Amino acid sequence: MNYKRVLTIQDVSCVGQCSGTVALPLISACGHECCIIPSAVLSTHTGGFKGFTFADLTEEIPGIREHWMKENIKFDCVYTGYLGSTKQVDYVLDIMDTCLKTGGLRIVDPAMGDHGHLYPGFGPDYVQAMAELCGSADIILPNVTEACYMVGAEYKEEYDPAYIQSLLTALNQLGTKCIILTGVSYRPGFTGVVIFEDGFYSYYEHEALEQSYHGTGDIYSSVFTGALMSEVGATNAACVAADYVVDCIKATIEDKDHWYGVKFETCIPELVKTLHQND
Ligand code: PXL
Repeated sequence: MNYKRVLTIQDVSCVGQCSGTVALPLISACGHECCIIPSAVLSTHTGGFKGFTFADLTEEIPGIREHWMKENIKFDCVYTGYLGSTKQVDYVLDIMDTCLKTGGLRIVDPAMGDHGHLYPGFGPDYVQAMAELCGSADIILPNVTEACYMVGAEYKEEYDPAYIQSLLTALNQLGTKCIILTGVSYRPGFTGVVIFEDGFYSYYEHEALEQSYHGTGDIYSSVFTGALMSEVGATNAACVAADYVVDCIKATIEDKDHWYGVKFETCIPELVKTLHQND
């Protein structure tokens, strides 16, 4: 049986359906063990709630790593998302260097901004550290905002394929060979992902729903990681994850009280069916 052990490093937002609280169930639903280092614990995510609490867990990480080294605990994949501090990036690099099995995969979702802006609390130092982490990764999953910040490009709402290719070239120069650029829209009513692998581009376009939600980037990266561990290949994993996010938004959009995240749980059975359709 293909059963992988994934370590995800990202925050736990106690309420908000993002980061750790979506990565754990989704990677598990894909049929793999999901271990977690919570980079921080917040009462909610930072996207719309006022007065959230934030406990940074940066200094927990070295002790966790040392314990795992003593126990010889190793992972097939380390997948990182929202991190609590710039210093954490160094600790994450140490974990990747010492806790991955030979040939283990480094997947980085830079998770630091959207719609042309950084999330609250992040500045140029964090962007620089994240660009370095992305440079050392096997696969990165930025959105257009994060890509622009990391390569110092102007953020545009409207663009053509040449603009997107210039972002991918610049990201590739950071050192990453496989880039999944999310939220790429060339025409109204549609959006999609560009997959850049081994020097080749492909584009998977799907309908764009009028409402956007916090946490969908984390859901995307978690399903991508889970599907990739099931050995479907990066392109298929990118498409499965995109379809899943569309399904989750459709499952939520009618419920105007549910503004803070998507009802991803209701779509898990279909995701599992999709992943097993060729068994
Ligand atoms: O979904 C990204 C994310 C993760 N974690 C926290 C956030 C956000 C986005 O706002 O605030 C704490």
